[in-house]
Amino acid sequence: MNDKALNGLELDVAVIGTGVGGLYALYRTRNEMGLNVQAFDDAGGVGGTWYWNRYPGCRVDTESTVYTYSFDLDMFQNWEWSERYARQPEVLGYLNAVADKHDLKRSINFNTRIASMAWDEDDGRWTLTTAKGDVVRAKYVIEAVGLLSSSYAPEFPDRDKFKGDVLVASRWPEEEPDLSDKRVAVVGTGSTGIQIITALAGKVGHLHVLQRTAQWVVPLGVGPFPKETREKIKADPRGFRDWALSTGAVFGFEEATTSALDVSEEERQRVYEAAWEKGNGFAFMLETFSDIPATAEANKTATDFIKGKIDQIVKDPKVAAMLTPSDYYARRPLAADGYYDVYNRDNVTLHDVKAQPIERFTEKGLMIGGTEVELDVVIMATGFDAMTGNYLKIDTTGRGGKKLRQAWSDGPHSYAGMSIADFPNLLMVFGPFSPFTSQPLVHEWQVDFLTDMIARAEEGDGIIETRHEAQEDWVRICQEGMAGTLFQVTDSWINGANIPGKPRTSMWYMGGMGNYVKEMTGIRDDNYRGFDIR
Ligand code: N01
Repeated sequence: MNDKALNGLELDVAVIGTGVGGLYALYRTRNEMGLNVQAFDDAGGVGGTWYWNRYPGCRVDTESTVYTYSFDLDMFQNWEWSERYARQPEVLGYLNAVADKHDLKRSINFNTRIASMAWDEDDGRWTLTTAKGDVVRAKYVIEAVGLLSSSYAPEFPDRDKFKGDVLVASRWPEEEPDLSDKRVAVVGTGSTGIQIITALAGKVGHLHVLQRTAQWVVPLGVGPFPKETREKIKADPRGFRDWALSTGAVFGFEEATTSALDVSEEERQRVYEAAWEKGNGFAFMLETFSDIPATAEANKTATDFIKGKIDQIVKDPKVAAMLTPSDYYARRPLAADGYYDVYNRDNVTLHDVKAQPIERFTEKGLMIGGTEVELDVVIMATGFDAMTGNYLKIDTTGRGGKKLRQAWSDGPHSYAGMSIADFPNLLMVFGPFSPFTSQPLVHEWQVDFLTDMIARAEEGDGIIETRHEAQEDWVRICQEGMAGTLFQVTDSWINGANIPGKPRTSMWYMGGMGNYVKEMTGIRDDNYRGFDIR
């Protein structure tokens, strides 16, 4: 659809974002419910985070099995993932195949950023304005803007002096840059950084890793897609999907129920060693023992084990010490095969940029702790303004002129991660206070829930409101749940600590997906308790 046709459009539903959640929201509202729907994306194609993140080594670290929609049972059963953890081109190919099969792209305006939207009290419609100034009206808005999509890259002084290139991992160029034989620095050692570091170490001239905080990293266990899982899904796709949604974190395994402190030292080592051998970052934290993210004592048993591995693998004890974190294993767990081995290579240098900060760019590279490091390319793997960033980028005005920025000034507020009081008919896919889980199947579940609400509203005046008391109860439950975990006291994007000036707060429902499904089913069966649908 071209821009001319866009201006003045009247819609039933506007979908913002065409990643995993947005594509399914478009399918469900347009193809199944027969509503008049248009989706918008500032990217040039579908895929959301998988469109933008094309950096070297990018792949899922959730098993591909649960990185799949289930609404198209035929594709769920028969999609042949080549690897246990699909690489970015394969995930993007899959999302394009879904969009093409269901003819979704004809209802998407690409390269179109929604800059603002405002609720019109008089006729119960949202007015959306694009960055180019086109105006669209819609009865309902579904925001599927992504929890890890608002890219964050700090500016180091004197950028204009640097003669080399600065690349942001989450805005990687479509044409692959040639990095062979180059002197490359990677800033950041989160999930993105460790994937880039392991992918590039053997390919570039020299790799400088600029690490501010060391992180606990376990092997991922890259390999072919497991045959037995494929057979299980083929035999009973619905059963597999329902089972995955009944688990806590929806990673395709059952979380452990045994405390790390309730077994002998010998048994603990056996369990950790087996998990290390098998690979899978989330399983190392969640499938081994039940209380690693919950108590300092249990956490220490895991970090002692990983520390032992770092000391075994990394030959230079000074480098091993630099790679050993001093905080809990309670950030988003990291996994990459061969991560620590990288630091035995002659062409890799680890810098501690907490002790020796990055001061500024120079013509030839970066000034780090008073020493100039000569570079051809600097890669920023510095993360995202997670969870709230993309919502707050849209200037959103709700009932009575209330701004979303004002409503969320002390941190986000939402009901069930899907709606916000004073912002009628504005529904979120995986908004703040959603369950702490893997994504695609949970996005689908939420889209089904919120589109069922739209169907109910369509039987009446077409209004969905969220009650303040229900929202604040939900926020309180989430905050209490988070307060009981080590995630809350360990700085990371999970609690907002990674962005200077962002309120540090809980943003998650920590009760697990199985309980979330039960809770939300109860809410729906109780006439959508907490919502006012009329
Ligand atoms: O971001 P991060 P990410 N100077 O925030 C450092 C998902 N994801 O993009 O720790 C120097 O984890 C910062 O240092 P510190 C996944 O959910 C998934 O890596 O704040 N360094 C940190 O090392 C993941 O958790 C996959 O001290 C600076 C790094 O930058 C989430 O996205 C792949 C700095 C940021 O780490 C975010 O991961 C990739 C500064 N001024 C991402 N500012 C999969 O595998 C920040 N840093 C599916």
